[in-house]
Amino acid sequence: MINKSKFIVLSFALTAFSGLSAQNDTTFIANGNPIIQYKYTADPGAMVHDGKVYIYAGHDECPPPKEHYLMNEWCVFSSPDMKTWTEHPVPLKAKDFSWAKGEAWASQVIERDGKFYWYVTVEHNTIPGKSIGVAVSDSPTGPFADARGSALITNDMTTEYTKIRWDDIDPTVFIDDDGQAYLYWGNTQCYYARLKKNMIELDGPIIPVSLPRFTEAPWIHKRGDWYYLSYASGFPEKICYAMSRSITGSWEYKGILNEIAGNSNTNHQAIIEFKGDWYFIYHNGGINTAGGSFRRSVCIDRLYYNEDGTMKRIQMTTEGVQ
Ligand code: FUB
Repeated sequence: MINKSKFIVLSFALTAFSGLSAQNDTTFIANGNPIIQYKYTADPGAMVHDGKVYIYAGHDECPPPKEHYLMNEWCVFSSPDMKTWTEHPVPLKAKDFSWAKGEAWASQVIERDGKFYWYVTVEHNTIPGKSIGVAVSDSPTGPFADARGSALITNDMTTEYTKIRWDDIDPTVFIDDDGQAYLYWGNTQCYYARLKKNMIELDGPIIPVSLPRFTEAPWIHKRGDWYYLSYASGFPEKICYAMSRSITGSWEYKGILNEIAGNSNTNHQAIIEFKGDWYFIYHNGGINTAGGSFRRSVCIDRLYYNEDGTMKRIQMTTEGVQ
């Protein structure tokens, strides 16, 4: 039996305050939201594989009272039941990409043919602005290594659409039923491009996607014949969504899916189906102590659909999923 309070206090002291990374597998029982209470975690990407849920999250490390993004590494958590979680040793750091300066922003992992591809946002060393890289591993818990030795997307590839230097962030990847993979990403402007079967090269042009009040954090999922494109909207962010019969659109706007998340300007969601139920995984800034926009925490609540395929608005809870 795990002595949870002692475990949380010790881990929090070691991991959050001293900035140490997870070195060993550590198992804990989630006690509602936020699910991880001993360190700050943000920008969840989630994947279901072989009967387990995997959450890949950035590690918010900014010490109070400073207020800025300080994120050097990503973390991975797995669970067979959404209650018992294991944090695995840190599988990837922003500087594992030799061409990156740092800044482990939002990401997503997907499996193809027994390999796991991790699409990440980092700051480029020589091309000013944010870039998207891809790392690969034979295991969902890593370790992961740069799959290309260069960025997949750089800021100079999208300057015809916007001049801002942080528009190439927040990759989400989806493999359609015919095997074609797509990368969506963006800030202010949403984009998509096809990926080659090797998952590490583009297979066509970058195409802008028009969505109302798009801020960032696109996430694609499919249920039945419907494709869903959820995204952060406005600032502070709500999560809105659009639906389509095709992965490439056109997308019909359907409104708000999740309201502003407590004490955080950002909200960044992932949506998965696990053992027949749907889950909305996001972050808020609600953790005691010192939670906020730069010390965020991953939360999970249930997601339900209406009969016509639209999604019911999320009810964020402190109880989380039981
Ligand atoms: O964590 C840094 C950035 O904040 C992410 O890339 C965005 O989605 C927002 O959550």
